[in-house]
Amino acid sequence: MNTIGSNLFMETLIDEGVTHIFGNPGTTELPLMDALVNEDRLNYILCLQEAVAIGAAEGYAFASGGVGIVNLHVTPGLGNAMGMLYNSKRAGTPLLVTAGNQGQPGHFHEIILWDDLAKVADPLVKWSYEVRRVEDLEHAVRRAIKVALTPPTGPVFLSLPGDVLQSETGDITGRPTRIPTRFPAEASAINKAAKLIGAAKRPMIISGQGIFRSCAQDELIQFAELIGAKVYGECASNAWSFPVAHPQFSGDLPRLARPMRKILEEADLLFFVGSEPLVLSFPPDVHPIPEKTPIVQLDLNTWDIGKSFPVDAVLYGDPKMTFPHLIREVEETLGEAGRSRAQERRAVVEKEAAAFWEKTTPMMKPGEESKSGMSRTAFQAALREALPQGTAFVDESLTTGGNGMRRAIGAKTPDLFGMKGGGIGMGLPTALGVKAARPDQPVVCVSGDGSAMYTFQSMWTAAKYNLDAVWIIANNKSYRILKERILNLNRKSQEFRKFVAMDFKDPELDFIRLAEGMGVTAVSADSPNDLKSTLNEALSSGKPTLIDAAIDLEPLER
Ligand SMILES: Cc1ncc(C[n+]2csc(CCOP(=O)(O)OP(=O)(O)O)c2C)c(N)n1
Ligand SMILES: [Mg+2]
Repeated sequence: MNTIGSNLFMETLIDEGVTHIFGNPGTTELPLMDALVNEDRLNYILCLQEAVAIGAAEGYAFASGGVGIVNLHVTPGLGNAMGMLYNSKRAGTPLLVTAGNQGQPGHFHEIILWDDLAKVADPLVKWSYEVRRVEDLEHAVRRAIKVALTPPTGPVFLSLPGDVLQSETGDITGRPTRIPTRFPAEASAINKAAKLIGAAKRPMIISGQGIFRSCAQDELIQFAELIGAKVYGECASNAWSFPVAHPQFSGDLPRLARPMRKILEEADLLFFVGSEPLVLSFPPDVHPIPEKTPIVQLDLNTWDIGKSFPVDAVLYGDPKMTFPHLIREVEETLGEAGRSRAQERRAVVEKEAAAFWEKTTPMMKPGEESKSGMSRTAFQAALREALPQGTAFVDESLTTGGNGMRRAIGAKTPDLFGMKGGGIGMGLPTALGVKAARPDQPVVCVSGDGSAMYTFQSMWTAAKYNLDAVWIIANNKSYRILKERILNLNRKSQEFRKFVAMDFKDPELDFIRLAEGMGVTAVSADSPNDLKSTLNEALSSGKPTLIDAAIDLEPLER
Protein backbone atom coordinates (compact mmCIF):
# COMPACT_ATOMS: atom_id res chain seq x y z
CA MET A 1 0.00 0.00 0.00
CA ASN A 2 1.24 3.51 -0.82
CA THR A 3 2.39 5.78 1.96
CA ILE A 4 0.20 8.87 2.23
CA GLY A 5 0.39 11.92 4.50
CA SER A 6 -1.61 10.33 7.32
CA ASN A 7 0.80 7.34 7.51
CA LEU A 8 3.74 9.74 7.53
CA PHE A 9 2.13 11.73 10.34
CA MET A 10 1.71 8.60 12.47
CA GLU A 11 5.22 7.34 11.72
CA THR A 12 6.66 10.71 12.70
CA LEU A 13 4.77 10.71 16.00
CA ILE A 14 5.97 7.18 16.77
CA ASP A 15 9.54 8.16 15.91
CA GLU A 16 9.20 11.12 18.31
CA GLY A 17 8.35 8.66 21.11
CA VAL A 18 4.58 9.21 21.15
CA THR A 19 2.40 6.34 22.42
CA HIS A 20 -0.97 8.06 23.12
CA ILE A 21 -3.27 10.30 21.08
CA PHE A 22 -6.35 11.87 22.71
CA GLY A 23 -8.93 12.82 20.12
CA ASN A 24 -12.32 13.11 18.58
CA PRO A 25 -12.59 12.39 14.84
CA GLY A 26 -14.63 13.67 11.90
CA THR A 27 -14.44 13.26 8.14
CA THR A 28 -11.20 15.24 7.84
CA GLU A 29 -9.52 12.83 10.28
CA LEU A 30 -10.67 9.67 8.48
CA PRO A 31 -7.30 9.13 6.74
CA LEU A 32 -5.73 9.18 10.23
CA MET A 33 -8.30 6.81 11.69
CA ASP A 34 -7.66 4.53 8.72
CA ALA A 35 -3.89 4.66 9.30
CA LEU A 36 -4.55 3.52 12.88
CA VAL A 37 -6.13 0.23 11.79
CA ASN A 38 -3.82 -2.60 13.03
CA GLU A 39 -1.43 0.00 14.49
CA ASP A 40 -0.59 -1.26 17.96
CA ARG A 41 2.27 1.16 18.61
CA LEU A 42 -0.20 4.01 19.18
CA ASN A 43 -3.12 4.10 21.63
CA TYR A 44 -5.92 6.31 20.38
CA ILE A 45 -8.07 7.40 23.34
CA LEU A 46 -11.51 8.50 22.16
CA CYS A 47 -12.93 11.48 24.04
CA LEU A 48 -16.55 12.44 23.47
CA GLN A 49 -15.98 16.17 23.70
CA GLU A 50 -12.88 18.16 22.77
CA ALA A 51 -12.37 19.78 26.18
CA VAL A 52 -12.00 16.25 27.55
CA ALA A 53 -9.31 15.45 24.98
CA ILE A 54 -7.25 18.52 25.92
CA GLY A 55 -7.70 17.94 29.67
CA ALA A 56 -6.66 14.30 29.33
CA ALA A 57 -3.61 15.19 27.22
CA GLU A 58 -2.71 17.82 29.79
CA GLY A 59 -2.79 15.22 32.59
CA TYR A 60 -0.84 12.82 30.42
CA ALA A 61 1.88 15.36 29.59
CA PHE A 62 2.15 16.48 33.21
CA ALA A 63 2.38 12.93 34.57
CA SER A 64 4.67 11.53 31.88
CA GLY A 65 7.01 14.52 31.61
CA GLY A 66 6.64 14.34 27.82
CA VAL A 67 4.39 15.90 25.21
CA GLY A 68 0.61 15.32 25.06
CA ILE A 69 -0.88 14.74 21.60
CA VAL A 70 -4.42 15.77 20.65
CA ASN A 71 -6.26 15.31 17.37
CA LEU A 72 -9.44 17.33 16.76
CA HIS A 73 -11.93 17.96 13.99
CA VAL A 74 -11.98 21.29 12.13
CA THR A 75 -13.18 24.62 13.52
CA PRO A 76 -16.04 23.47 15.79
CA GLY A 77 -13.79 20.81 17.35
CA LEU A 78 -10.99 23.29 17.95
CA GLY A 79 -13.53 25.80 19.25
CA ASN A 80 -14.79 23.33 21.84
CA ALA A 81 -11.20 22.74 22.92
CA MET A 82 -10.16 26.38 23.32
CA GLY A 83 -11.31 26.88 26.94
CA MET A 84 -9.30 23.93 28.16
CA LEU A 85 -6.39 24.92 25.91
CA TYR A 86 -6.28 28.21 27.78
CA ASN A 87 -5.50 26.25 30.97
CA SER A 88 -2.66 24.47 29.14
CA LYS A 89 -1.25 27.81 28.03
CA ARG A 90 -1.29 29.18 31.58
CA ALA A 91 0.25 25.98 32.96
CA GLY A 92 2.87 25.86 30.17
CA THR A 93 1.93 22.27 29.35
CA PRO A 94 3.73 20.84 26.32
CA LEU A 95 0.94 19.75 23.97
CA LEU A 96 0.80 19.20 20.24
CA VAL A 97 -2.80 19.92 19.27
CA THR A 98 -3.66 18.95 15.70
CA ALA A 99 -6.90 19.32 13.80
CA GLY A 100 -7.89 18.14 10.37
CA ASN A 101 -9.01 20.91 8.06
CA GLN A 102 -10.93 20.78 4.80
CA GLY A 103 -8.75 20.16 1.74
CA GLN A 104 -7.05 23.31 0.44
CA PRO A 105 -8.85 23.38 -2.93
CA GLY A 106 -12.03 24.06 -0.90
CA HIS A 107 -10.64 26.92 1.18
CA PHE A 108 -11.38 29.70 -1.32
CA HIS A 109 -14.95 28.42 -1.61
CA GLU A 110 -15.32 28.47 2.18
CA ILE A 111 -16.81 24.99 2.17
CA ILE A 112 -18.67 23.81 5.24
CA LEU A 113 -16.55 23.39 8.42
CA TRP A 114 -13.58 25.20 6.88
CA ASP A 115 -12.01 28.12 8.67
CA ASP A 116 -8.57 29.53 9.29
CA LEU A 117 -7.67 27.10 12.08
CA ALA A 118 -4.16 28.39 12.66
CA LYS A 119 -5.59 31.84 13.33
CA VAL A 120 -8.20 30.45 15.75
CA ALA A 121 -5.60 28.61 17.85
CA ASP A 122 -2.94 31.30 17.60
CA PRO A 123 -3.51 33.35 20.80
CA LEU A 124 -3.26 30.30 23.05
CA VAL A 125 -0.23 28.50 21.60
CA LYS A 126 3.49 29.05 21.10
CA TRP A 127 3.34 28.20 17.40
CA SER A 128 0.35 27.81 15.12
CA TYR A 129 0.67 26.65 11.53
CA GLU A 130 -1.26 25.05 8.70
CA VAL A 131 0.82 22.42 6.89
CA ARG A 132 0.31 23.19 3.20
CA ARG A 133 2.46 20.56 1.51
CA VAL A 134 3.01 16.92 2.36
CA GLU A 135 6.72 17.58 1.85
CA ASP A 136 6.66 19.75 5.01
CA LEU A 137 4.55 17.44 7.15
CA GLU A 138 7.23 15.39 8.90
CA HIS A 139 9.37 18.38 9.82
CA ALA A 140 6.38 20.45 10.88
CA VAL A 141 5.48 17.74 13.40
CA ARG A 142 9.06 17.47 14.60
CA ARG A 143 9.41 21.24 14.92
CA ALA A 144 6.09 21.47 16.76
CA ILE A 145 7.12 18.88 19.34
CA LYS A 146 10.51 20.51 19.81
CA VAL A 147 8.89 23.91 20.36
CA ALA A 148 6.32 22.51 22.83
CA LEU A 149 9.03 20.86 24.92
CA THR A 150 11.50 23.77 24.98
CA PRO A 151 11.20 26.12 28.00
CA PRO A 152 9.06 28.07 28.38
CA THR A 153 7.12 24.91 27.49
CA GLY A 154 3.58 25.15 26.17
CA PRO A 155 1.00 24.03 23.63
CA VAL A 156 1.49 24.29 19.85
CA PHE A 157 -1.01 23.78 17.04
CA LEU A 158 -0.91 22.22 13.57
CA SER A 159 -3.75 22.32 11.06
CA LEU A 160 -3.69 19.31 8.73
CA PRO A 161 -5.68 19.83 5.52
CA GLY A 162 -7.31 16.73 4.02
CA ASP A 163 -5.35 16.95 0.76
CA VAL A 164 -2.04 16.94 2.65
CA LEU A 165 -3.07 13.87 4.68
CA GLN A 166 -4.07 12.04 1.49
CA SER A 167 -1.13 12.99 -0.75
CA GLU A 168 1.30 10.25 -1.64
CA THR A 169 4.69 10.56 0.01
CA GLY A 170 7.75 8.57 1.08
CA ASP A 171 8.88 7.29 4.48
CA ILE A 172 10.19 9.46 7.30
CA THR A 173 13.72 10.69 6.80
CA GLY A 174 14.46 12.77 9.92
CA ARG A 175 14.91 12.20 13.63
CA PRO A 176 13.89 14.04 16.80
CA THR A 177 15.62 17.26 17.89
CA ARG A 178 15.62 18.11 21.60
CA ILE A 179 17.15 21.17 23.21
CA PRO A 180 18.83 20.10 26.46
CA THR A 181 18.22 22.60 29.25
CA ARG A 182 19.86 20.84 32.16
CA PHE A 183 22.35 23.67 32.66
CA PRO A 184 23.15 25.71 35.77
CA ALA A 185 22.87 29.49 35.88
CA GLU A 186 25.94 31.59 35.09
CA ALA A 187 28.64 31.65 37.77
CA SER A 188 28.67 35.44 38.09
CA ALA A 189 24.89 35.51 38.60
CA ILE A 190 25.14 32.80 41.26
CA ASN A 191 27.81 34.83 43.01
CA LYS A 192 25.65 37.95 43.00
CA ALA A 193 22.61 36.02 44.23
CA ALA A 194 24.63 34.39 47.03
CA LYS A 195 25.78 37.80 48.27
CA LEU A 196 22.22 39.12 48.38
CA ILE A 197 20.95 35.99 50.10
CA GLY A 198 23.86 35.99 52.54
CA ALA A 199 23.09 39.58 53.58
CA ALA A 200 19.38 38.98 54.17
CA LYS A 201 17.95 38.74 57.68
CA ARG A 202 14.49 37.54 56.65
CA PRO A 203 14.68 35.79 53.26
CA MET A 204 11.51 34.29 51.84
CA ILE A 205 11.17 31.63 49.12
CA ILE A 206 8.23 31.43 46.71
CA SER A 207 8.37 28.13 44.87
CA GLY A 208 6.38 26.91 41.90
CA GLN A 209 5.84 24.20 39.31
CA GLY A 210 9.28 24.72 37.72
CA ILE A 211 10.64 22.84 40.74
CA PHE A 212 8.37 19.90 39.93
CA ARG A 213 9.37 19.97 36.26
CA SER A 214 13.05 20.07 37.19
CA CYS A 215 12.62 17.37 39.91
CA ALA A 216 14.45 19.77 42.25
CA GLN A 217 12.39 19.33 45.43
CA ASP A 218 15.25 17.81 47.45
CA GLU A 219 17.66 20.57 46.44
CA LEU A 220 15.10 23.25 47.32
CA ILE A 221 14.58 21.71 50.77
CA GLN A 222 18.33 21.72 51.38
CA PHE A 223 18.56 25.36 50.32
CA ALA A 224 15.55 26.47 52.39
CA GLU A 225 16.91 24.74 55.48
CA LEU A 226 20.35 26.27 55.00
CA ILE A 227 19.06 29.85 54.84
CA GLY A 228 16.18 29.35 57.32
CA ALA A 229 13.64 30.97 54.98
CA LYS A 230 9.89 30.86 55.14
CA VAL A 231 8.58 29.01 52.07
CA TYR A 232 5.34 29.81 50.25
CA GLY A 233 3.86 28.06 47.23
CA GLU A 234 3.10 30.27 44.22
CA CYS A 235 -0.50 31.41 43.89
CA ALA A 236 -2.65 29.04 41.83
CA SER A 237 -0.08 26.33 42.49
CA ASN A 238 -0.74 23.31 40.32
CA ALA A 239 2.05 20.96 41.44
CA TRP A 240 4.02 20.15 44.57
CA SER A 241 7.17 22.21 44.65
CA PHE A 242 7.85 21.94 48.39
CA PRO A 243 6.48 19.39 50.89
CA VAL A 244 3.33 20.73 52.56
CA ALA A 245 4.32 18.86 55.70
CA HIS A 246 7.76 20.54 55.91
CA PRO A 247 7.95 22.75 59.04
CA GLN A 248 9.07 25.79 57.02
CA PHE A 249 6.16 25.60 54.56
CA SER A 250 3.62 28.34 55.15
CA GLY A 251 0.93 27.65 52.52
CA ASP A 252 0.27 29.06 49.06
CA LEU A 253 0.27 32.80 48.42
CA PRO A 254 -3.19 34.36 48.15
CA ARG A 255 -4.35 35.58 44.73
CA LEU A 256 -5.27 39.05 46.00
CA ALA A 257 -2.77 41.89 45.77
CA ARG A 258 -3.10 43.37 49.27
CA PRO A 259 -2.90 40.14 51.30
CA MET A 260 -0.07 39.00 49.05
CA ARG A 261 1.87 42.23 49.58
CA LYS A 262 1.33 41.97 53.32
CA ILE A 263 2.99 38.56 53.38
CA LEU A 264 5.84 39.59 51.09
CA GLU A 265 6.50 42.72 53.15
CA GLU A 266 7.69 40.51 56.01
CA ALA A 267 10.77 39.62 53.97
CA ASP A 268 13.93 41.58 53.28
CA LEU A 269 14.77 39.34 50.31
CA LEU A 270 12.47 37.47 47.93
CA PHE A 271 13.64 34.36 46.14
CA PHE A 272 11.28 33.23 43.38
CA VAL A 273 12.02 29.81 41.98
CA GLY A 274 10.21 28.02 39.14
CA SER A 275 7.16 30.12 39.80
CA GLU A 276 4.85 32.51 38.05
CA PRO A 277 4.75 34.84 41.03
CA LEU A 278 1.72 36.93 40.20
CA VAL A 279 -1.43 35.08 39.28
CA LEU A 280 -4.05 37.42 40.67
CA SER A 281 -7.81 36.96 40.71
CA PHE A 282 -8.56 40.68 40.34
CA PRO A 283 -6.71 43.72 39.00
CA PRO A 284 -4.32 44.84 41.75
CA ASP A 285 -5.09 48.02 43.70
CA VAL A 286 -1.51 48.02 45.02
CA HIS A 287 1.57 46.44 43.49
CA PRO A 288 1.70 43.08 45.25
CA ILE A 289 5.50 43.04 45.38
CA PRO A 290 7.18 45.60 47.67
CA GLU A 291 9.18 47.94 45.45
CA LYS A 292 12.39 48.15 47.47
CA THR A 293 12.86 44.51 48.46
CA PRO A 294 15.81 42.84 46.68
CA ILE A 295 14.70 39.98 44.44
CA VAL A 296 16.47 36.86 43.20
CA GLN A 297 14.76 34.67 40.63
CA LEU A 298 15.78 31.21 39.42
CA ASP A 299 13.97 29.88 36.37
CA LEU A 300 14.28 28.44 32.89
CA ASN A 301 11.21 30.39 31.86
CA THR A 302 12.58 33.69 30.56
CA TRP A 303 9.06 35.10 30.08
CA ASP A 304 8.28 34.82 33.78
CA ILE A 305 11.60 36.24 34.95
CA GLY A 306 11.06 39.87 35.95
CA LYS A 307 7.71 39.91 34.16
CA SER A 308 6.22 42.77 36.17
CA PHE A 309 8.84 43.58 38.81
CA PRO A 310 12.58 44.15 38.73
CA VAL A 311 14.97 41.29 39.52
CA ASP A 312 18.35 42.05 41.11
CA ALA A 313 19.97 38.69 40.44
CA VAL A 314 18.65 36.54 37.60
CA LEU A 315 19.56 32.88 37.73
CA TYR A 316 18.70 31.67 34.25
CA GLY A 317 19.12 27.93 34.44
CA ASP A 318 17.68 24.64 35.55
CA PRO A 319 16.87 24.67 39.28
CA LYS A 320 18.21 21.17 39.97
CA MET A 321 21.49 21.99 38.23
CA THR A 322 21.82 25.43 39.82
CA PHE A 323 21.09 24.70 43.48
CA PRO A 324 24.30 22.77 44.29
CA HIS A 325 26.39 25.76 43.09
CA LEU A 326 24.17 28.28 44.84
CA ILE A 327 24.18 26.30 48.09
CA ARG A 328 27.99 26.11 48.06
CA GLU A 329 28.35 29.85 47.50
CA VAL A 330 25.72 30.80 50.07
CA GLU A 331 27.41 28.54 52.65
CA GLU A 332 30.69 30.34 51.98
CA THR A 333 29.13 33.79 52.14
CA LEU A 334 27.34 33.02 55.40
CA GLY A 335 30.35 31.51 57.18
CA GLU A 336 30.00 29.88 60.61
CA ALA A 337 28.29 32.84 62.23
CA GLY A 338 25.85 33.42 59.36
CA ARG A 339 24.88 29.77 59.28
CA SER A 340 24.03 29.67 62.95
CA ARG A 341 22.01 32.92 62.62
CA ALA A 342 20.11 31.22 59.79
CA GLN A 343 19.32 28.28 62.06
CA GLU A 344 17.97 30.61 64.75
CA ARG A 345 15.78 32.22 62.12
CA ARG A 346 14.65 28.79 60.94
CA ALA A 347 13.40 27.98 64.43
CA VAL A 348 11.31 31.19 64.46
CA VAL A 349 9.94 30.48 60.97
CA GLU A 350 8.95 26.97 62.01
CA LYS A 351 7.04 28.31 65.00
CA GLU A 352 5.15 30.82 62.85
CA ALA A 353 4.31 28.18 60.25
CA ALA A 354 3.11 25.80 62.97
CA ALA A 355 0.78 28.50 64.30
CA PHE A 356 -0.64 29.02 60.80
CA TRP A 357 -1.25 25.30 60.28
CA GLU A 358 -2.83 24.86 63.66
CA LYS A 359 -5.63 27.08 62.40
CA THR A 360 -5.69 25.55 58.90
CA THR A 361 -5.16 21.80 59.31
CA PRO A 362 -8.54 20.06 58.98
CA MET A 363 -9.65 18.15 62.07
CA MET A 364 -12.58 15.81 62.50
CA LYS A 365 -14.83 17.05 65.28
CA PRO A 366 -16.34 14.56 67.74
CA GLY A 367 -19.40 12.87 66.25
CA GLU A 368 -18.69 14.03 62.69
CA GLU A 369 -17.44 10.66 61.45
CA SER A 370 -20.89 9.28 60.85
CA LYS A 371 -22.78 12.53 60.30
CA SER A 372 -24.69 12.78 57.02
CA GLY A 373 -23.59 15.79 54.96
CA MET A 374 -19.88 16.48 55.44
CA SER A 375 -18.41 19.74 56.59
CA ARG A 376 -15.44 20.94 54.56
CA THR A 377 -12.98 20.00 57.29
CA ALA A 378 -14.56 16.59 57.95
CA PHE A 379 -14.36 15.84 54.21
CA GLN A 380 -10.68 16.81 54.13
CA ALA A 381 -9.83 14.93 57.31
CA ALA A 382 -11.52 11.78 55.95
CA LEU A 383 -9.46 12.05 52.78
CA ARG A 384 -6.27 12.40 54.80
CA GLU A 385 -7.04 9.11 56.53
CA ALA A 386 -8.31 7.21 53.51
CA LEU A 387 -5.85 8.06 50.74
CA PRO A 388 -3.25 5.36 50.27
CA GLN A 389 0.39 6.40 50.44
CA GLY A 390 1.69 7.24 46.98
CA THR A 391 -1.58 8.49 45.48
CA ALA A 392 -1.47 10.87 42.51
CA PHE A 393 -4.01 13.55 43.36
CA VAL A 394 -5.92 15.65 40.85
CA ASP A 395 -7.30 18.73 42.56
CA GLU A 396 -10.29 20.71 41.32
CA SER A 397 -11.84 21.08 44.74
CA LEU A 398 -12.61 24.82 44.74
CA THR A 399 -14.45 25.73 47.95
CA THR A 400 -13.89 22.29 49.50
CA GLY A 401 -10.15 22.71 48.92
CA GLY A 402 -7.47 25.32 49.48
CA ASN A 403 -4.60 25.19 51.96
CA GLY A 404 -6.61 22.87 54.26
CA MET A 405 -7.05 20.28 51.54
CA ARG A 406 -3.42 20.51 50.49
CA ARG A 407 -2.34 20.05 54.11
CA ALA A 408 -4.69 17.08 54.48
CA ILE A 409 -3.40 15.16 51.49
CA GLY A 410 0.20 16.40 51.40
CA ALA A 411 1.86 13.60 53.32
CA LYS A 412 0.12 10.90 51.26
CA THR A 413 0.56 12.20 47.75
CA PRO A 414 3.90 12.54 46.00
CA ASP A 415 2.13 14.00 42.97
CA LEU A 416 -0.34 16.84 42.72
CA PHE A 417 -2.01 17.87 39.47
CA GLY A 418 -3.94 21.07 39.90
CA MET A 419 -5.20 23.94 37.81
CA LYS A 420 -3.40 27.08 36.81
CA GLY A 421 -5.62 28.74 34.27
CA GLY A 422 -8.93 29.02 36.16
CA GLY A 423 -11.08 27.45 33.42
CA ILE A 424 -13.11 24.88 35.31
CA GLY A 425 -13.76 21.31 34.19
CA MET A 426 -10.12 20.20 34.15
CA GLY A 427 -10.27 17.72 37.01
CA LEU A 428 -12.19 14.82 35.49
CA PRO A 429 -10.24 14.61 32.21
CA THR A 430 -6.87 15.37 33.80
CA ALA A 431 -7.26 12.24 35.93
CA LEU A 432 -7.83 10.22 32.73
CA GLY A 433 -4.48 11.37 31.36
CA VAL A 434 -2.63 10.88 34.64
CA LYS A 435 -3.96 7.31 34.84
CA ALA A 436 -3.03 6.63 31.20
CA ALA A 437 0.54 7.79 31.93
CA ARG A 438 0.82 6.05 35.30
CA PRO A 439 -1.34 2.92 35.19
CA ASP A 440 0.21 1.43 38.33
CA GLN A 441 -0.26 4.42 40.63
CA PRO A 442 -3.53 5.03 42.49
CA VAL A 443 -5.12 8.19 41.03
CA VAL A 444 -7.79 10.15 42.92
CA CYS A 445 -9.52 13.28 41.68
CA VAL A 446 -11.67 15.65 43.73
CA SER A 447 -13.91 17.86 41.62
CA GLY A 448 -16.61 20.37 42.45
CA ASP A 449 -20.06 19.29 41.24
CA GLY A 450 -20.34 22.34 39.01
CA SER A 451 -16.87 21.79 37.54
CA ALA A 452 -17.60 18.13 36.83
CA MET A 453 -20.49 18.99 34.52
CA TYR A 454 -18.26 20.77 31.98
CA THR A 455 -16.46 17.55 31.07
CA PHE A 456 -18.59 14.74 32.47
CA GLN A 457 -18.15 12.74 29.24
CA SER A 458 -14.76 11.84 30.76
CA MET A 459 -16.58 9.02 32.56
CA TRP A 460 -17.32 7.20 29.31
CA THR A 461 -13.64 7.32 28.32
CA ALA A 462 -12.70 6.00 31.78
CA ALA A 463 -15.05 3.05 31.32
CA LYS A 464 -14.08 2.42 27.70
CA TYR A 465 -10.33 2.13 28.41
CA ASN A 466 -10.66 0.98 32.03
CA LEU A 467 -8.73 4.00 33.31
CA ASP A 468 -9.34 3.04 36.91
CA ALA A 469 -8.96 6.33 38.72
CA VAL A 470 -11.45 7.37 41.42
CA TRP A 471 -13.42 10.59 40.94
CA ILE A 472 -14.89 12.15 44.08
CA ILE A 473 -17.55 14.76 43.40
CA ALA A 474 -17.61 17.31 46.22
CA ASN A 475 -21.33 17.79 45.86
CA ASN A 476 -22.66 20.97 47.45
CA LYS A 477 -25.44 21.31 44.86
CA SER A 478 -24.21 24.74 43.87
CA TYR A 479 -21.60 27.05 42.44
CA ARG A 480 -20.67 27.83 46.02
CA ILE A 481 -17.66 29.99 45.16
CA LEU A 482 -19.83 32.35 43.12
CA LYS A 483 -22.23 32.70 46.04
CA GLU A 484 -19.36 33.58 48.36
CA ARG A 485 -18.08 36.16 45.93
CA ILE A 486 -21.42 37.77 45.11
CA LEU A 487 -22.05 38.40 48.79
CA ASN A 488 -18.82 40.40 48.80
CA LEU A 489 -20.40 42.83 46.33
CA ASN A 490 -22.72 43.72 49.20
CA ARG A 491 -25.67 44.50 46.95
CA LYS A 492 -28.98 42.76 46.19
CA SER A 493 -27.83 39.15 46.67
CA GLN A 494 -26.70 40.16 50.15
CA GLU A 495 -29.81 42.13 51.00
CA PHE A 496 -32.33 39.51 49.80
CA ARG A 497 -30.11 36.41 50.34
CA LYS A 498 -31.07 35.29 46.86
CA PHE A 499 -28.74 33.83 44.24
CA VAL A 500 -29.52 33.81 40.55
CA ALA A 501 -28.27 30.77 38.57
CA MET A 502 -26.00 29.30 41.24
CA ASP A 503 -27.98 26.30 42.55
CA PHE A 504 -28.48 22.83 41.09
CA LYS A 505 -32.00 22.31 42.39
CA ASP A 506 -35.31 21.55 40.67
CA PRO A 507 -33.95 19.35 39.32
CA GLU A 508 -30.91 18.18 41.25
CA LEU A 509 -28.07 16.51 39.38
CA ASP A 510 -28.02 12.74 39.81
CA PHE A 511 -24.32 11.91 39.54
CA ILE A 512 -24.88 8.23 40.24
CA ARG A 513 -27.18 7.75 37.27
CA LEU A 514 -25.06 10.00 35.08
CA ALA A 515 -21.93 7.93 35.77
CA GLU A 516 -23.74 4.61 35.48
CA GLY A 517 -25.16 5.79 32.17
CA MET A 518 -21.58 6.02 30.93
CA GLY A 519 -20.50 2.64 32.24
CA VAL A 520 -18.77 3.76 35.43
CA THR A 521 -19.49 2.27 38.86
CA ALA A 522 -20.91 4.96 41.13
CA VAL A 523 -21.59 5.10 44.86
CA SER A 524 -22.64 7.81 47.24
CA ALA A 525 -20.84 8.79 50.43
CA ASP A 526 -22.90 10.78 52.91
CA SER A 527 -20.53 10.77 55.86
CA PRO A 528 -16.76 10.71 56.44
CA ASN A 529 -17.03 7.02 57.36
CA ASP A 530 -18.79 6.34 54.05
CA LEU A 531 -16.14 8.26 52.18
CA LYS A 532 -13.34 6.24 53.75
CA SER A 533 -14.93 2.88 53.03
CA THR A 534 -16.10 3.69 49.50
CA LEU A 535 -12.71 5.12 48.56
CA ASN A 536 -11.00 2.04 49.87
CA GLU A 537 -13.26 -0.28 47.91
CA ALA A 538 -13.04 1.81 44.77
CA LEU A 539 -9.25 1.80 44.78
CA SER A 540 -9.03 -1.93 45.19
CA SER A 541 -11.72 -2.70 42.59
CA GLY A 542 -9.47 -2.10 39.58
CA LYS A 543 -12.41 -0.30 37.93
CA PRO A 544 -13.05 3.41 37.41
CA THR A 545 -15.40 4.62 40.14
CA LEU A 546 -17.27 7.82 40.90
CA ILE A 547 -18.05 8.73 44.52
CA ASP A 548 -20.81 11.28 45.02
CA ALA A 549 -19.77 12.93 48.30
CA ALA A 550 -22.44 14.94 50.11
CA ILE A 551 -20.99 18.23 51.27
CA ASP A 552 -23.03 20.22 53.71
CA LEU A 553 -21.24 23.52 53.99
CA GLU A 554 -21.61 25.88 56.85
CA PRO A 555 -24.04 28.72 56.08
CA LEU A 556 -22.76 31.50 53.88
CA GLU A 557 -21.68 34.36 56.05
CA ARG A 558 -21.05 38.01 55.71
C1 LIG B 1 -15.13 27.37 31.83
C2 LIG B 1 -15.55 28.22 32.99
N1 LIG B 1 -16.85 28.59 33.10
C3 LIG B 1 -17.26 29.29 34.16
C4 LIG B 1 -16.37 29.68 35.14
C5 LIG B 1 -16.84 30.52 36.32
N2 LIG B 1 -16.80 29.72 37.54
C6 LIG B 1 -15.74 29.76 38.36
S1 LIG B 1 -15.93 28.82 39.70
C7 LIG B 1 -17.47 28.32 39.22
C8 LIG B 1 -18.29 27.41 40.07
C9 LIG B 1 -17.61 26.17 40.54
O1 LIG B 1 -18.55 25.34 41.16
P1 LIG B 1 -18.17 23.94 41.77
O2 LIG B 1 -17.26 23.21 40.88
O3 LIG B 1 -19.42 23.25 42.16
O4 LIG B 1 -17.32 24.32 43.07
P2 LIG B 1 -17.83 25.03 44.41
O5 LIG B 1 -17.63 26.50 44.20
O6 LIG B 1 -19.25 24.69 44.62
O7 LIG B 1 -16.92 24.49 45.45
C10 LIG B 1 -17.82 28.91 38.00
C11 LIG B 1 -19.08 28.67 37.29
C12 LIG B 1 -15.01 29.29 34.96
N3 LIG B 1 -14.07 29.65 35.82
N4 LIG B 1 -14.64 28.55 33.90
MG1 LIG C 1 -20.36 23.04 43.94
